[in-house]
Amino acid sequence: MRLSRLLLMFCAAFGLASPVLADDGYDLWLRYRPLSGTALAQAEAHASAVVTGEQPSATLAAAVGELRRGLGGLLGHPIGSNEANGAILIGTPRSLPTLAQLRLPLGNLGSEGYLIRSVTLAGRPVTVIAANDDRGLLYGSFALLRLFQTGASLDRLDIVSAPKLMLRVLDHWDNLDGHIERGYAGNSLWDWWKLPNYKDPRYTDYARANASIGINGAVLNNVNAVAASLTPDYIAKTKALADVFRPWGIKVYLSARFTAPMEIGGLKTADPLDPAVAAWWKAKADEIYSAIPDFGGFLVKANSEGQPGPQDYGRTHADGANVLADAVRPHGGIVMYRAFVYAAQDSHTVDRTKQAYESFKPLDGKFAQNVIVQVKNGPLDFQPREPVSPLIGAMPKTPLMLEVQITKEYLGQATHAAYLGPLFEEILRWDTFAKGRGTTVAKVLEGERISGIAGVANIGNDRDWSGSTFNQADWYAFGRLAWDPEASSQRIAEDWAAMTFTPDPAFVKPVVAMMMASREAAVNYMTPLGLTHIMATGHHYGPGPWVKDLARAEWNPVHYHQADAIGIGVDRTVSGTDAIHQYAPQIAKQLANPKTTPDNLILWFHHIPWDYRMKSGRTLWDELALHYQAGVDQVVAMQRQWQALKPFVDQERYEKTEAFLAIQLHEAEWWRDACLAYFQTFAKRPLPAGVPAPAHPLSYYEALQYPYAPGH
Ligand code: BDP
Repeated sequence: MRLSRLLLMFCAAFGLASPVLADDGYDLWLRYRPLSGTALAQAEAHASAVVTGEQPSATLAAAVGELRRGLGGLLGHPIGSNEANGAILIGTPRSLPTLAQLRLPLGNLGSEGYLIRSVTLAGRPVTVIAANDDRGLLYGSFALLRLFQTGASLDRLDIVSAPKLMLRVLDHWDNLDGHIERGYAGNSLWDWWKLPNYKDPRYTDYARANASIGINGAVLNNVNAVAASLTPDYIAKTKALADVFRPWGIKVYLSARFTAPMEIGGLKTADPLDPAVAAWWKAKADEIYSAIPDFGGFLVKANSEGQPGPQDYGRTHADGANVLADAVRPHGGIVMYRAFVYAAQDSHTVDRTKQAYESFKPLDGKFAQNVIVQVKNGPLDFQPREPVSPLIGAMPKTPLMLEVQITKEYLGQATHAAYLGPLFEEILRWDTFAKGRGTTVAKVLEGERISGIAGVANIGNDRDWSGSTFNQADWYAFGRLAWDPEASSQRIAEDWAAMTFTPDPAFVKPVVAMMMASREAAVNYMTPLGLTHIMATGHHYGPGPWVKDLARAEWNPVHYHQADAIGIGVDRTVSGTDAIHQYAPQIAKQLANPKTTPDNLILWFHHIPWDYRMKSGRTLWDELALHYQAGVDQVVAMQRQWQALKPFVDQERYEKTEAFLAIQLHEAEWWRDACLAYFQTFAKRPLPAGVPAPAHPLSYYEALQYPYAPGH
């Protein structure tokens, strides 16, 4: 028996905390480990008791339970429930009449916002969490706990916060057999087989974690959907999950397969304009809502990558969305209809990055009131860096919802540290000029009639949920930015690091610096300067810029870099595909000229000669090679930064991250060497000083095969 196992048994027998498995990551940012020193003294003074009204709702009970659990952990003892100096009072003016006398300004908080304020009640200093609805109290409780966890000052609190987006949703690409498409953290959390009779306690922890960051919706199944999800058996299973999630403010949604009326309904067609099809969807919606009265609605991927859809019947995407929307509308449901579409056959004339815009823009105004069109952040497909999709801001009569990928299909999957907060922030702050300067993506989203953001979840049944400790930060940042799309990803990382490890500034500052640089490192060693879609085929693990034999031109990496003897990159100006004119004139003008195009997107929009002088004064070839090298150097720097943080981190999470950084370095070198070996066959120029020759000949990299890479 290993020593660690013996020690564990010893600790368990004597009721001691384990020194060995100090932290396996299960508790995420909700660790609530005991505070010490001044942080503890401050917390003691502000958490003598948690007081609420009689007969709390399930949601308020969840909020109070979480406060007790969190404060009990942080203070190291149970929390009282009587009004006293330093108590926390939580309620709506209705449920806790003492609050009514304070005349708190709750008017603009809606049903999810909250107010946290230090006040004096009957001569006692107390902290109040108030809201119009218990969901606001839930979010306020987590917000107050965050202040305790991060060691913020608890005096003179006066915080008012309400979400800027209505739908803050995780999309789970989970199949009914437990496999997750593009999942790198184990299998699905949903044990469909044992549901509805067995409800894994983990479902509650999932809901707690989401509630703590304001996520209020979960699409349970893959967008590449099967019709079985809509059968009575699976509706019962979905209901079981909905019941667990409800107290935590989370609605469930399902991805709907467009041909379900045929596959499980016995109809001869799924034509959205056929009355029998419409009646089938209505009856199906009624059946779902009778089991789940607050069912959120449907997510739809139609006529995209082989999925069936309205175009199979000569109908439009609006027809397809509206038949589902009509079915859920009487129940208050919505349809999230994805704009991730490109031609079913290879299109030699239309750049794939232009197709979503061309398909959807003409349909503006044709969608039912309860449809929201869900647009991927970039015009291509969740690449390490893309410009923003030109569709965002271009459909003034249709609510648009942003879709980002939290799971790192294209950013190093489970093992690479590449904090996505800056990627999300870069998108949200992009100026669309839709209503003049300053119409950022965040502003476009916030201005919609139905507003929302969806993130493709990175959650599986791995003990640490996200496959790595640092991938947890991406889930966290997504939730916080969904609540406030104008928040700073750096500030969010600071909170996450303080809660996930320790609030000690000697730890938080350097670890956040490491996180903030990490996504750019991945861009550098994978797809610098606006390169894109040059990963290996299928599993998307590792480089494959040489791939050119796939059935459709637009699936091939060579199509996306177009390297030749002259240069590299895709001309998307008027002399090329003219994709730039899908953007507002101010943006199109800037992108028309390589001199005014940002370096980090230059090869996305232009075919640039190898000897072109970049803004740095270096040639493009040298600049490209040095970016690949910089990416590798940044990973080496992250390794050093992490080593210096060892004293602050428990052994288990330290070692896991250390091992993952070693994998990341190895793979960064692989990306650099494989890409430069390949591009050099066109550039025919020597590598600049500081960039080593590739470790192997190009043929070695081309021959690598990974048939069992996960997530495929
Ligand atoms: C691509 C993924 C694929 C998804 C597709 C989508 O590789 O697995 O089905 O996006 O978003 O990035 O539908």
